[in-house]
Amino acid sequence: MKKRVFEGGVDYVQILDKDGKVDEELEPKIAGDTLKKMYYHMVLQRKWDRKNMALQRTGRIFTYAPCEGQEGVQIGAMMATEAQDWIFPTYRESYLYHLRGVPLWKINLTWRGMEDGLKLDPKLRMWPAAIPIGTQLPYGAGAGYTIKMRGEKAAVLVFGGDGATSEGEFHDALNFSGVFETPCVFLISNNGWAISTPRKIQTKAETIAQKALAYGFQGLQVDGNDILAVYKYVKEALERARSGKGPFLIEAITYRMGPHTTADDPKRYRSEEEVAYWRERDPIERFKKYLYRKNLLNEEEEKKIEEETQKIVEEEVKKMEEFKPDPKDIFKYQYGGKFALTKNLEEQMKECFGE
Ligand SMILES: Cc1ncc(C[n+]2csc(CCOP(=O)(O)OP(=O)(O)O)c2C)c(N)n1
Ligand SMILES: [Mg+2]
Repeated sequence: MKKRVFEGGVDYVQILDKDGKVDEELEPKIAGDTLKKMYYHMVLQRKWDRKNMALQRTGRIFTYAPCEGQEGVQIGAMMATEAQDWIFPTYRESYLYHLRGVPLWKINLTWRGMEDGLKLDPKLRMWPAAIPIGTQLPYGAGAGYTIKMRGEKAAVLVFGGDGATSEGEFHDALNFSGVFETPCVFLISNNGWAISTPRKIQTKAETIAQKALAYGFQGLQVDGNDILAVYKYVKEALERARSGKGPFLIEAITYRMGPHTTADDPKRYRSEEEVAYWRERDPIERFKKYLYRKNLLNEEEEKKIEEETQKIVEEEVKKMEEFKPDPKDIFKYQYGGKFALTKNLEEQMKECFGE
């Protein structure tokens, strides 16, 4: 006897194509104000991101992980969440704290090497951006399990990169979430690269989304540079999760236009043609065309947003530079908990600052 015991498949969705043309059958109904807010944040994020690159080059912040090119997936996903949902970002999603009210100057303190940037109000329900690859995935799964045990009506949005899917943590988190039906949405931003390691040697699987099937739940691939698709399907997945239907995996196909971090030179491993291909698929440009067509944006408003966001960025940099941290922080945060100040560190601190 022979019979098929498992059938599975993965869909790919694009609603807004690279020229800003919309698939009307799939187009989500989103209020004009929300659409405008998406655009505003993408523009501000890009300006802030480019400014941060310049700040690093001139020694005013330390290492920075740029997000240019990934604004569609980041803003789209974050705007699809509700205040009660928990968010687990990575270093590349640092702008997203601003969507829950953290000022840009404060986010930048972290990039400036200051502990104060990490002092986040727990009410925000946002975890500090994970730097060790993949660690946020099981934390997110655990948070989902807690929500479930407490009977709360909330979901968890966990970010990750294509490279993170090679870590054991990815598989631990998915298996745990599948078995315990946690209310988690795993959003993998597949930007084709994990520093200089291309996606094709990360996994032999055709898609990352299909990995969810092995853990007993569904995966979907979306065009990550299409904010409408990201917003629509992340929102649906979060709603499913909140209503007790378990986890979901979304693989968003995107691209980072800049280097991995300011410590990287991408010219050494990727071609100019590849970058040009993605430049044509910019998430902001296509969305702008969509807004023009819907009469939600015109030249005058576009210019106003450009000027306003530029001004905000300049002001926030000023505030960041005016902030004076406690120099003792260098010692205080070397270790955590009861080990925070070891005997040696305490002695060194006294030597520097006196009693
Ligand atoms: C556990 C661990 N291993 C290695 C690194 C070094 N590292 C930093 S970023 C990165 C690549 C991650 O790629 P991906 O998950 O695709 O995210 P992306 O940077 O493309 O957003 C690596 C290997 C790290 N930070 N943590
Ligand atoms: Mg990557």
